[in-house]
Amino acid sequence: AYGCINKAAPSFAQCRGPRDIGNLLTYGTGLGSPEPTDIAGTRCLVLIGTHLGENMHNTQVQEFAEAVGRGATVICVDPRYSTAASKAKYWLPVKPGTDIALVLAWMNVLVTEGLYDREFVAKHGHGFDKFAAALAESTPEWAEKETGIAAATIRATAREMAMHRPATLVHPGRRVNWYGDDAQRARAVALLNALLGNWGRKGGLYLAAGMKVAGYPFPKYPAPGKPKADNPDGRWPFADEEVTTGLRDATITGKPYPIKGWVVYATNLIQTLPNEKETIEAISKLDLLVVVDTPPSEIAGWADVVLPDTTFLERHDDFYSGWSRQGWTAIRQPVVAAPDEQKPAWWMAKELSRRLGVAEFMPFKDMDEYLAARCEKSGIDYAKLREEGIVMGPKKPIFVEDGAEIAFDTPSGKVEFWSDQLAKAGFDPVPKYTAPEAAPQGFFRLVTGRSPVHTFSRSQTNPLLADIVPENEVWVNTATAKAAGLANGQYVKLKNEDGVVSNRVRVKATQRIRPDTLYLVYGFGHTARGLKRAYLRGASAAQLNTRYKVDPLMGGTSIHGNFVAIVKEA
Ligand SMILES: Nc1nc2c(c(=O)[nH]1)N[C@H]1C(S)=C(S)[C@@H](COP(=O)(O)OP(=O)(O)OC[C@H]3O[C@@H](n4cnc5c(=O)[nH]c(N)nc54)[C@H](O)[C@@H]3O)O[C@H]1N2
Ligand SMILES: Nc1nc2c(c(=O)[nH]1)N[C@H]1C(S)=C(S)[C@@H](COP(=O)(O)OP(=O)(O)OC[C@H]3O[C@@H](n4cnc5c(=O)[nH]c(N)nc54)[C@H](O)[C@@H]3O)O[C@H]1N2
Ligand SMILES: [Mo]
Repeated sequence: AYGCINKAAPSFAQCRGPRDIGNLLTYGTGLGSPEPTDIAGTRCLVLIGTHLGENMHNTQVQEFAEAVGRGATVICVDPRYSTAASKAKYWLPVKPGTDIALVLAWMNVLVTEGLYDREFVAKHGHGFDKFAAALAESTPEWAEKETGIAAATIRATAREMAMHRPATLVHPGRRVNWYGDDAQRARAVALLNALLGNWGRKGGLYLAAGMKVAGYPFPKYPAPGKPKADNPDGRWPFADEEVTTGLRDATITGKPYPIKGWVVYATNLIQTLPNEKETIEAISKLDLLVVVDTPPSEIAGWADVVLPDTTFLERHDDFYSGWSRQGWTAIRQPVVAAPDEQKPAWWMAKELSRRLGVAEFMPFKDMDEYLAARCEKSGIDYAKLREEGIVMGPKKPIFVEDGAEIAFDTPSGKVEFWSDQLAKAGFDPVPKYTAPEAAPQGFFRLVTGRSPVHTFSRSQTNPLLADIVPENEVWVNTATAKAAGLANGQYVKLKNEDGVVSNRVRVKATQRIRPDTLYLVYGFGHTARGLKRAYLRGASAAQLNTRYKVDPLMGGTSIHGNFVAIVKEA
């Protein structure tokens, strides 16, 4: 209403964006959230990175436990022996950044040994012959040299996947922004799934069902007089959502036009985006930074104005309609009063519109009225929804076995083993592997992940959770620790190639990680003094992430781009 057309969330360029684009280019659709993975029905689950059990996507974790209980085969590819790896028949401790080589070699085995789903490929595949030819050199013997995984293991795991197809699921991943070639890696994974013929099949990827809720009858917004600023001239031709870091670039450069104000809602950009220095440089160009947050986070510390939000138990939010095995719509409603002068976001938006002279665009009185109006138009009983919190949408078949039809919204109308779109835009039509840089002498690859009890950088200040996991640890291979004279539990600092030194962090000396790799749970090492329980506890993976590559297809930024050395405390 006010005329601002630029908005972005880190869930695209810093999380699942490359995965969705890799799938979009292959199947004609992204996968969204939650991923339509039939883990409950799978006979063979392949996890590449995806650390279910530490990553607490609850439904998937519960289904994973069921699959393990049923004796499904688990193949886990991770430089770290994750919790999921401990349930696996095969743990493949891949050299970080070489996964594309592994996936290409798996596909090479499926194709050369004729183990792939010929019927699916014949019926639904586009450009398979050119794809197969492009794979010719990607043998397991070649991949062994790149990945550190024995050729025999690559063959055995490929055959195991083929044995269980179509009830084999290569998890498409969630936070896939690792090394900057992520959309192509995600596409390689999508192609591997296509060879297994698991689209719309039990134990594979189901055809998610959604639920439509009618919109609120807002007046027509004024037409924007300019293009969005995050992706000027389609620099990233396949980005289909806004790129946060593109907005940051635009703020720093003033191009394609100056950006002078940010309103930041529920995202701690200092920890969330790579290269903190660039974020601070962008902030320094602003006339106004408004932050809407609950605790006094790092980003709130940079704000000109902080608008304290209510927490999720104290407020209404908009409808949440999810895609799943069955569509559903849920509401959030206050169950306790806010303790002080915090206000919910909808109230802030409404008040701002009034004070900016565009009140006519927010014509509802309160959220009850807003939600009730949308329910009425959608034929949903609002009183019942308030009572039960959720309504389920219609059921539809989600598996081919149950009569679901499959169709692909790609230019060819088929699964694109060879991508003419990519070729036309000057990219590899079949994913290619490029070796990651070697570590400088004395440095290790730094990778990150989740603690099962914490959420991003937002929960470290919660007293109960801080009791359980008060700080993160840096995982160091036992041999590496021994050679460096480091004891388990000792405090060290990490220093990256650009001289950035972390806060002190304890060593976890363990055989559960490759000797060339270090691991930190993300979200610790807070520098905001107001976060009393979390202030300077543990090390911030984000702060050490100064070097990042940008995915040329869609603008995703890599998070595993840095090497670090271990510095002993004086
Ligand atoms: N408890 C908890 N759960 C969460 C979240 C949270 O904050 N807290 N956040 C949620 C969100 S938004 C997301 S996106 C997901 C993220 O969760 P996932 O999508 O599972 O994240 P990944 O990046 O796959 O996971 C990191 C794992 O990848 C491994 N890894 C690092 N480098 C490489 C590599 O080069 N190759 C391979 N094969 N593996 C590598 C790491 O060792 C680690 O085990 O978690 C979700 N669940
Ligand atoms: N180095 C590194 N960077 C990463 C990742 C990583 O693994 N490593 N993961 C990436 C991924 S997958 C994702 S999805 C993003 C996530 O990035 P973000 O979504 O930005 O996650 P947080 O850093 O937890 O920031 C959330 C902010 O919202 C505030 N908040 C919490 N609850 C509320 C509320 O109810 N209302 C309001 N207004 N604010 C609230 C918190 O205090 C916090 O400041 O980070 C990405 N960045
Ligand atoms: Mo994420």
